[in-house]
Amino acid sequence: MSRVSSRCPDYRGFDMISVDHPRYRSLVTREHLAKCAKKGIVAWEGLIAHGRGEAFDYMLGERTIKSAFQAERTAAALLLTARHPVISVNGNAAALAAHEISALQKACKARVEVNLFHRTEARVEMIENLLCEAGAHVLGGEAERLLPLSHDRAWCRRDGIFSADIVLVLLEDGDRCDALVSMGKTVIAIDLNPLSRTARLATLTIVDELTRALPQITDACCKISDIEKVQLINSVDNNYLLSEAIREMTGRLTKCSGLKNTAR
Ligand code: PTJ
Repeated sequence: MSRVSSRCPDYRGFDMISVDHPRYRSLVTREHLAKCAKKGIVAWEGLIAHGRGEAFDYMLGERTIKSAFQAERTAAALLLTARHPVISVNGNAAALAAHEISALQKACKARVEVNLFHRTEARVEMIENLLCEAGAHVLGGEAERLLPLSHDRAWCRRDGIFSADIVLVLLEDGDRCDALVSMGKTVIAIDLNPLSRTARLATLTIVDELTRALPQITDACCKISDIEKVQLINSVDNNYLLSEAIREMTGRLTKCSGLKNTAR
């Protein structure tokens, strides 16, 4: 399957990091997230979430595994056949992939809504602006406390997440995933951790890095045939996707444990 994209994120102002550093992409992404945290776009806790994601991505070999590629095509099939699909965006997702979210929105005609765990009106506004600058049409209007949750992720729009039949959640926390599934919604999660509550509770989990997964879903939206759509939707098996991801990780760890120098 595809290796990590050679295209580096277009985050400006990182002259301190030499482009020939073997971990250039990772370092630049971290710097970018730290800057976004200072501005308030990313929650401080989002930096911890990113570090956890990076650790799992290491174990995957920083590439899209075969089962994740299949999950990405299935996600495209689900989004294209949805009555009312919504892409739910938090601080990390907007900071990492505003343009990719905008491109996916165009390809699958989903609504884009900001929904935050560490919610303040100022953060919502900053993230909405960032998405708009990247070309996304972001759902506006009054948010209401509509989801069965005790924390601030309960705030959403009546014509957005609340009435969606399919919600694509990016770097989610398990509570809201649970709440959305209990409301009868199909939840597609992108989460590098196949052991997380989100990964286990979602209808379909894509165990892949966000900036690799989103363009692949968008690409599939443009290319997938009607026959393939039906086949993929009829064969959704989240347990299989999670066990394949765990199998890939354990296989890679076992392989690496036998090597003297694995820093390649
Ligand atoms: O912006 P807010 O206020 O809504 O807060 C967002 C965070 C991310 C802080 C919040 O949703 C949170 O605490 O998330 P968790 O519970 O830490 O879960 C994040 C999950 O995303 C973890 O399982 C990580 O492994 C995974 N993850 C982190 N970075 C990536 C990722 N998955 C895919 N791609 C990534 N780049």
